[in-house]
Amino acid sequence: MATECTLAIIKPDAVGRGLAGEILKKISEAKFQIVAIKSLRLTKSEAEGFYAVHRERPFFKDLTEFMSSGKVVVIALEAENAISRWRETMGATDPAKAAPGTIRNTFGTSIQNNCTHGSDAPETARFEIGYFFAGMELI
Ligand code: 3AN
Repeated sequence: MATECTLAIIKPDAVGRGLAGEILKKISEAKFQIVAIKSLRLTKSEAEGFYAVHRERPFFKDLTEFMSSGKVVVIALEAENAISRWRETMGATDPAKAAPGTIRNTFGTSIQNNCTHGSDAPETARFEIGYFFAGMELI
């Protein structure tokens, strides 16, 4: 099994509801190493750049407005199979369809307001980690 890095984001809905600590606890319980972490507020254009792959989707405008509506916590996570394991820990995109005990099922309130983000493939993880962290922050 390969050690991998993935990008997690605690989204504005979760930060705004005071859930960042609860979600960090789940990250720790699931045995991910936090390689780098920061709290910031994205501008609309920074959110558009991050989600550029979704720019043709009907939900793009609402999604980028939501992601720039308040502070987020961005985290580079390391673990064996971090990408798929973090997606399992989050649960499915729609909180109503996410497995019981997952972060999105426990805390998410809608498909958009689903509390967390996770990279979906190694190339995406490289792009997304590089979007937020400089090489020196990842040592
Ligand atoms: P995931 O985050 O589970 O990989 P993606 O990459 O398909 O899901 O979508 C990125 C984000 O866009 C989701 N986390 C969610 O916030 C939002 N989103 C996805 N599908 C919809 C939808 N049908 N309506 C509104 N927002 C959506």
